[in-house]
Amino acid sequence: MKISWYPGHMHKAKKELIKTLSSVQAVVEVVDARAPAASTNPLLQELAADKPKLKIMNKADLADRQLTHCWKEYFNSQSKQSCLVTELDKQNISQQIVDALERLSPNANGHIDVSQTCLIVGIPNVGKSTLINAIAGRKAAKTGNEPAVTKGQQRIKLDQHWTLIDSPGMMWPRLEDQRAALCLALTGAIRQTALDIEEIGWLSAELLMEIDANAVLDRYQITEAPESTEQLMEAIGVHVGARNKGGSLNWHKTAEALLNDYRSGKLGRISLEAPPA
Ligand SMILES: Nc1nc2c(ncn2[C@@H]2O[C@H](COP(=O)(O)OP(=O)(O)OP(=O)(O)O)[C@@H](O)[C@H]2O)c(=O)[nH]1
Ligand SMILES: [Mg+2]
Repeated sequence: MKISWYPGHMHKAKKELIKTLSSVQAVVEVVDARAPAASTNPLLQELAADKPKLKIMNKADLADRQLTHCWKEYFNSQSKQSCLVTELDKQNISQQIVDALERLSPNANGHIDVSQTCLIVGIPNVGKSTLINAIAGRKAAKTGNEPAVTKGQQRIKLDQHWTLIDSPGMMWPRLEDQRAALCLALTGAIRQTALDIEEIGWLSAELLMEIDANAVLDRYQITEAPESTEQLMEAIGVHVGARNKGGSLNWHKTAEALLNDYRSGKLGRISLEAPPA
C-alpha cells in the first residue's frame, strides 16, 4: 500500500499557514479523537514552537471513552499545551476554549485586555469549521461531511478580545507511517477520489479486526470467525447486499459500506491509536 496525498492547494495552505502564524497569539489544533497522533500535524510543533497551543480532540462521540481520557492526560502532560475534548454536542465549549486560551496566553495573566487572534488548524474534515460555528454561536463558516470544504482562511470575530481564523484542512507532504496514513484514510480525512477504496477497505477490515473483532462481527452478524480477510469481506458484502448486476459480490461497494459504517459510528466507538505508555 502507498497512501500519499498532497494536492497542489496544500502547498498554498502551508505557505498561508506560515504567514498567518506570525500574526496570531495562539493556535488551536483540532485533531480526531479516534486517531490523535496520526491527525496531529508534525510541522506545527516546529512552525508554531513559540505559540501557546490548545489541542482539541474532536469527534470524541465516535472514539473509545477510556482511550480518549488517556490521550487527554498524555497531551496535558506536555509543556505549553493544553487539551480539551469535544463531541457532537458542543455546549459550553466557547467558554472552555476562551478560558484555556487565556490561561495559555503569556501576556494575559488570566485576563485579556488586548485584542487576540487565534488560528484554528487541523487535518481536512476533522470538524474545524463546525467547532468555530459552535464557539461563535452562529453559522459563520461553511461545513460539510467531506474533506476540503473550507477553501481559504476566514476571520470570525468573537468579541472585542478574540478573533478566530478558520483555515483549510491541511495534510503534510510525507505520510511515511503507512499505519497513520491508513488511520487518516479510514477516518475520512483524505478525499475518496484520491484513494483506492477496495484496498483501503481491505486494510481497514484487518485493522478493525485487530482492534475490536467483536464489533465488526456483531455489526455484520457474522457468527463464525472468518479465516481470512477475503472471507470477512465476503461476509460483509453478503450482509450489506453489495452485489453486481449478475449477482456476484461488488468489492467496491463492500469496502465503501465498511468505511461509511466506521465513519458514522455504526461499528461502535473504536479508537485506532493508544497513547505512548
Ligand atoms: N460525529 C461527529 N461529527 C462531527 C463533529 N464535529 C464535526 N462533525 C462533522 O464532521 C464533518 C466535517 O466538519 P467540518 O466542520 O466541515 O470540518 P473541517 O475540519 O472544517 O473540514 P475542511 O474545511 O474540509 O478541512 C461534518 O459533517 C460535521 O458535521 C463531532 O464532534 N462528532
Ligand atoms: Mg472547514
